Amino acid sequence: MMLVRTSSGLALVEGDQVRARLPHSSLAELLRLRTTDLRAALDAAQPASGPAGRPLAPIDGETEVWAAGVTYRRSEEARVEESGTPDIYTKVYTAERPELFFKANARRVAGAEEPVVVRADSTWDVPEPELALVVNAHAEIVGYTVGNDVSSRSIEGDNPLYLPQAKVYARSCALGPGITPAWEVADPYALGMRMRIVRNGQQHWSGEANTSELKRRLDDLVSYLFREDDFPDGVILSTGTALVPETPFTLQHGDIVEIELDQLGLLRNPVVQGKGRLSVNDGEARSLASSG
Ligand code: DO4
Ligand code: MG
Repeated sequence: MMLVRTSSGLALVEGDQVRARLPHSSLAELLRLRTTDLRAALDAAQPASGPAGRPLAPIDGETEVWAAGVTYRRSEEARVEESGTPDIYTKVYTAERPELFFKANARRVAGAEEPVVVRADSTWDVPEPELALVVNAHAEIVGYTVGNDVSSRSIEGDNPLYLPQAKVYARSCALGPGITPAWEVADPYALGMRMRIVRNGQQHWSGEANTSELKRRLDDLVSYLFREDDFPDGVILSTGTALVPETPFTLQHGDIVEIELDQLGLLRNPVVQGKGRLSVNDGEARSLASSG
């Protein structure tokens, strides 16, 4: 069962069918609740049926997206390779304090099937498939979703102080297709993760990994994030990538990125180069994503 945002409200879906509808006006409202109250709200949802349709990004209101970096050996290796200052990545991989950075708010996030953007002023871009934690205002992990931390390797590689430009821009992040409640996932450290990049209708790249390779504990990442900050509408914390396509792979306009995590579903997004190539409809989807 998955909690999804749709154009007609919040719903619990199984496969492609709606099973129940919720009266709440936003996901943010649900993320203000403690786990026990959220469970009760989902249990009390009004049974319903019918096709689920295309889900919207599972984020609204003032909920933020943050991300952890260099939490898998593969990410550390790739950054050491691309960077003019490689030791900072090795240092952070083994340090007690994790790397955490702001990634997006609702209006910057693409839902399933919506385009993600690679920067027009970047020459080397990758998708980053990540397990994303859905955390309520009380620092409790209440669910999981699939994340894509689209990143510019040329800009970050040039100088790590450019990280916000490499990471944070319109549609640099995709989340979806919905939120799987935490109590339905027996072991978040044993989720298979697969990524496939399709170019001109053919598989161009594929790879797989498992969250068992994660160097950090999920609760520890959340606890660092909440140390000196509050998230009244909850926060989505993406936990870092275990898959980085080999050099010189770069995303191209027209590619399709498919990321699948066991139990969490498939997040599929077309890639466009430059925000100027998003269509008017994409803009409408963006403003829907930020309402609530
Ligand atoms: O250090 C830069 C970001 C790393 C990152 O996004 C990742 O490891 O997933
Ligand atoms: Mg990342």
